[in-house]
Amino acid sequence: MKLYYSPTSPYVRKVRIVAIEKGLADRVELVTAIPWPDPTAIAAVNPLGKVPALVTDDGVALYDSPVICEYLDVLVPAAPLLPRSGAGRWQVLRCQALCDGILDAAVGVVLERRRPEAERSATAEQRSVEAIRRSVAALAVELRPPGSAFDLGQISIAVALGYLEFRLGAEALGTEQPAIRDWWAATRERPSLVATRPN
Ligand SMILES: N[C@@H](CCC(=O)N[C@@H](CS)C(=O)NCC(=O)O)C(=O)O
Repeated sequence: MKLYYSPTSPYVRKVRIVAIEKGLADRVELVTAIPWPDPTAIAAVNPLGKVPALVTDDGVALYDSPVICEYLDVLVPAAPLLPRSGAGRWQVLRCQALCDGILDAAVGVVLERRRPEAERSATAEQRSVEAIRRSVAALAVELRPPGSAFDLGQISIAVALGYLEFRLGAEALGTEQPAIRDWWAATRERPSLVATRPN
């Protein structure tokens, strides 16, 4: 399998963590396809021009990250990271959607701040920051005690917290609340997280 990736993309990181947790890392070849400023390379695989995209051993292109994560999870049926049915499935999918939404808002803030001064929108940035604050507060009910199964929901939380720390670390976004701070302190050194840490 080929994973089209950029080293700092949090969505790519989620996929790589899933591959490691499922024992598939050796079967995933990383192909660098940085979408900024020119998406031509990645657009040949994903018309949206975004990473991650996965090309399976059968030559099928898959995107986006939730689809790729589920594909990898099903490829190795033991110890599912996403329950195949039941209430647990919807809880994990909701948690992933919440965390991917935090990423979407945080990436939006980062891109907004990179624009030339005259093109920036303080309103758009503020709206994204508020969405991040509300969503981080909502993480409190999604956290499972450290040591519980590290399912796709918990993986998504780790990726979201890691990205906020990486890009917006000094800002008060709610990640300093004790439940989140303690969970992150107990989780951040997990080998799959260390192996995929952005730098
Ligand atoms: N919903 C997508 C989001 C992917 C995404 O936004 N990737 C960013 C990199 S962090 C990208 O490739 N952006 C290029 C662009 O928007 O042109 C997923 O979960 O895979």
